[in-house]
Amino acid sequence: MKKICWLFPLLATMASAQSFDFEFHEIGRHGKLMGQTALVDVDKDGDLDWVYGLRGELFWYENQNSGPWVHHKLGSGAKTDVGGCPIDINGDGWFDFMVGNAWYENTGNPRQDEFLLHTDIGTITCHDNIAVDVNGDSKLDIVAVSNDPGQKTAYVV
Ligand SMILES: [Ca+2]
Ligand SMILES: [Ca+2]
Ligand SMILES: [Ca+2]
Ligand SMILES: [Ca+2]
Repeated sequence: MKKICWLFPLLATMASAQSFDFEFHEIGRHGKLMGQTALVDVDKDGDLDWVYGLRGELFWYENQNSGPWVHHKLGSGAKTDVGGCPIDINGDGWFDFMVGNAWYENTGNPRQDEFLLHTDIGTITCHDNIAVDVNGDSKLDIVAVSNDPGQKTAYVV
């Protein structure tokens, strides 16, 4: 089992530029081949939670700040284990999660309910996604990059 952890560099040490000291904090343990990672506020309580994928299944760890991180199933069924990207696709104020060429819809009750999977959404077959406002309309777009021959970098709004 691999550990999921975060490291917190001590700013005072960084200022000296001599060496870096890190504090180790374990988030949880999981199997091999983790991907689709993101820090995002899944449950909209003001702190960052940890999302990861594992062979077609998605999970998230709920940040409890002073307590242990709580493990939740986010969803399953997308035929990819790459291209993880948090974005509020339907504009309801809750972060959804893009994976490859599908997306999981946050129901607004993520601690109890798995996200709803949407497939066949018209994007390219992609390996990586990133959310950024390409066309300057103040709404995030998805930039998708494929490693399949003949596919081009594209973005969807
Ligand atoms: Ca949170
Ligand atoms: Ca929290
Ligand atoms: Ca949403
Ligand atoms: Ca945009």
